[in-house]
Amino acid sequence: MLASAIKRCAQPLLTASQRSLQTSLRSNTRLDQGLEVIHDFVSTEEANALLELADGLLNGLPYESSHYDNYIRGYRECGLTAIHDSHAAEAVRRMRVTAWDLTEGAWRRGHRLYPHAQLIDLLPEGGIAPHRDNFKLFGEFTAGLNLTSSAVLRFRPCGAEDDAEVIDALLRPRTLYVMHAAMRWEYTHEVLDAEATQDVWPLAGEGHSSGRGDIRGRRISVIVRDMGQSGFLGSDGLW
Ligand SMILES: O=C(O)CCC(=O)C(=O)O
Repeated sequence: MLASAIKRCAQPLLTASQRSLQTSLRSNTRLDQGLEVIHDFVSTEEANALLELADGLLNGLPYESSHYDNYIRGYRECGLTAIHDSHAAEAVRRMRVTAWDLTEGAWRRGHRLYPHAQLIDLLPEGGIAPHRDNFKLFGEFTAGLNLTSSAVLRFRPCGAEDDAEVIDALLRPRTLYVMHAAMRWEYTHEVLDAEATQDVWPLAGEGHSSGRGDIRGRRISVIVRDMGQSGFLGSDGLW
């Protein structure tokens, strides 16, 4: 999916002076621009069930050092098709319902949800560079469940000048985010690697309950989406 599903957007590196313009979201949040962040969205039992599934599916797959266009590095990914575990199935069902409800009535509404979720496994040094998702392929939302590690999901207005505001969503294990509307199409999104995460997380003050908010270890995300208006299923039928 990732190969065909992105639209790059040139972004400058964040400079020290820009950091003062950063907004760090660390509580449950709803932004009018189109971002919902819900901490503790799944139970520990549900998270463990998803991780067990993920480990079974990803086991043996090599980590890719870099995507062909360097958009994502230190990663491996696969589709999550049939989900037989009831806890995992319930978690994914709630993700879809939450994202769908949040975007009800959106003008870009596609006709269907993608039947498969996507699993992305990032090494600590792995990250996802700024990009926007493919406008035709995908519908109104991308909803991601953050697992195993804290992580920073960064948004920047597309084509922003140097002093443009940066929005960092500080994700904990079991946090759900849903991006839609302007946050999806007028901002780029990216996932910071461990080094960049450490730079950002202290802005969040007390961190989170485990006291380890600044550590970006191996991170797994579960992503669900709806289809673009054409209901296009992608060349491999998965995405
Ligand atoms: O892993 C994530 O949470 C982000 C994935 C992503 O950037 C995407 O699917 O477009």
